[in-house]
Amino acid sequence: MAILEILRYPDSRLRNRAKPVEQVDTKIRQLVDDMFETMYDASGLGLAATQVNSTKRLFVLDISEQHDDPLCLINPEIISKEGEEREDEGCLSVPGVYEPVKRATHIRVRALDRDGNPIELDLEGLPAVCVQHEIDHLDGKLFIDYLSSLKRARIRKKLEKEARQADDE
Ligand code: GNR
Ligand code: NI
Repeated sequence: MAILEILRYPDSRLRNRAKPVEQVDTKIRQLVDDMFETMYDASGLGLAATQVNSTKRLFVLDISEQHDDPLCLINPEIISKEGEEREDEGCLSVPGVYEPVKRATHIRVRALDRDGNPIELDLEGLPAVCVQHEIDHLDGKLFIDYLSSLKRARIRKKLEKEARQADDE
């Protein structure tokens, strides 16, 4: 197991589009396990492969307080969505920023699990929000893309400044 580096906005690699996983093999499961370790270490609710500079189309998620409800979705697809709600979101790749984003309230997702078996899930509430956030990552999209360009420019400046200060240390 290993803790992977999480890319931060405005890193252009966060704009990479993930490629479908052709076979769920040992190497993929190794990546999934490292991503779980990285997500728990960073206290995130989810982590997409794009965020750790992989172009595999997969993400991990665990919204439980006890970190005992891991979910890994490979080649996820939203097959239906319903409703609309605006809720605050945050992102490990955009640290310290919390802004409301409009998302579907109910979704049905189709994917492969960690063993490569097909699954379908009906989700609502926070899990539904997180799955939409993670699938966006796999398409090179960030939650701040839904904000005004002025807000996004301010966030970019703030994170660039923080990165420079971290470099100076
Ligand atoms: O840790 C996270 N919290 C969160 C809160 C509201 C909506 C989405 C998320 S996902 C985020 C972790 C992350 O960056 N996943 O890509
Ligand atoms: Ni994120």
